[in-house]
Amino acid sequence: MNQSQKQQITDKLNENKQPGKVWDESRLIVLLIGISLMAEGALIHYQAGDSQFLVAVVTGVAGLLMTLMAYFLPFEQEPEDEQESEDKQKPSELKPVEPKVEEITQEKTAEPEPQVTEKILEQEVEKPVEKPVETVAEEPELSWFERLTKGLTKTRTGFIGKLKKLVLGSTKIDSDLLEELEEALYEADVGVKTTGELLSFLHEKVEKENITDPNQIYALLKDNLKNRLNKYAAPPTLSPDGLTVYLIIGVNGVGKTTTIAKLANYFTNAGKKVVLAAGDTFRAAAIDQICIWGERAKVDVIHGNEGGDPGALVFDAIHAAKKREADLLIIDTAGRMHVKANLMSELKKIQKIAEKESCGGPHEILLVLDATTGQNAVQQAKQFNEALPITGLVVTKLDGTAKGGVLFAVEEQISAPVKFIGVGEKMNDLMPFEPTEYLQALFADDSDKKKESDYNVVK
Ligand SMILES: Nc1nc2c(ncn2[C@@H]2O[C@H](COP(=O)(O)OP(=O)(O)OP(=O)(O)O)[C@@H](O)[C@H]2O)c(=O)[nH]1
Ligand SMILES: [Mg+2]
Repeated sequence: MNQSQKQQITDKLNENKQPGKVWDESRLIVLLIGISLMAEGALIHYQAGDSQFLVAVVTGVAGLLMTLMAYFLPFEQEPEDEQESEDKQKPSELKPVEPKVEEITQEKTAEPEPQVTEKILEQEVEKPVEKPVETVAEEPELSWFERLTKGLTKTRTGFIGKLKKLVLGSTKIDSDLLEELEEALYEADVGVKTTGELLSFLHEKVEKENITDPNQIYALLKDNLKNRLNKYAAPPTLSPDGLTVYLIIGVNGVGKTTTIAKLANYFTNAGKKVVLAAGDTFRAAAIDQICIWGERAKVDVIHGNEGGDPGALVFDAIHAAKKREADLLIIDTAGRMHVKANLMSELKKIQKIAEKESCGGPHEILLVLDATTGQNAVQQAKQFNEALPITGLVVTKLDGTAKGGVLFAVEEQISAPVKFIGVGEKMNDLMPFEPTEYLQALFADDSDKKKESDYNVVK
């Protein structure tokens, strides 16, 4: 009897079973053995007759007992929880569950995934709107003089503050005071020549005019500095007709590209049409940098590829600027060490091309100097001036130094005037150099002044 046959019989018996009685496989086997034994007993009696009567009876009785056992033996009580779980699986009681499952399935199928994602995204997008809006205190727009004064704070409290303290704090003017003054001027990068000249001037005044009041000495010192600065200043040159070309040069990182952006902003505000040339084809990302600045200043940038010939770029840029009827083309160059002869000769080549392709250009060869580098800036000025006819200086990062005497020191070395000064990283942190304004800012009284008229003016 195979498994399926056994199952059929079991099912048949179970159809009419009393509640709690189950015809399982083992009970079925006992029943079959019992029936077989009864048949065996009958067979023995039939074949062997009376001689095997006892064996036949014992076998038949054993079979009968087993058959009765299979039928009457108490059925195993199924465990309560099993009964319960069986009850739970009854079709009638599953009904409320099935629709639930379907509902979930239907909900899921009715709402395709993208919609869910969209909903989540919507919620995420909506979140920031619910956030309270942060109120950022707007920085008030400062005038150029206010920015200059703010930018020169370090020098004013450093170099100038020291001079003030020395001179105005003295009770008498003697050689000790002059010596201390000399030290303070050196420390502030004013330079050997300028310091020497300043001290001889003061000495002479004290001797000849018999000055004993420190306030007078202080006023003389300021006068002398002012006269010097006046000599160092000159307005930027612009071609009376046609395109003006500016070539911007200097060592690495002094602020050439930033200065170019500031110049573009300054001249655009003055009503000029400005175009920039990305002549730094050497440094990686230099082209991107000037393009970004160009966008901010809203001017066109003529650029080639990294590693390209800067001379060819300058040639193209001059023609492109002319075609655009621009007033001013400002050429950026790669930063180079002033001691590298081959790099300096590359600059000369660019200058020659600009000279040839523009009428009277380059109208300015501006050497950018970083005020924070002190005596190094002086050396750079000297060597760049030997290689190229520098027409002017741009002194940047005056906001980053407490010395500020570099302006005087550079003038000892080259005769080129300071054309622009930079006092910060923003677009409007550069202006043409105005000595009077510069001195006003340098000697300003720092007691929380806000407007130009609030500051002590050096006359
Ligand atoms: N504080 C301050 N930072 C400045 C000023 N001018 C430029 N800088 C900063 O100086 C850094 C160098 O400026 P760049 O314009 O890239 O200098 P660069 O000479 O073109 O540099 P290279 O192209 O590498 O030779 C930048 O971080 C500028 O923001 C300034 O007047 N004040
Ligand atoms: Mg640069």
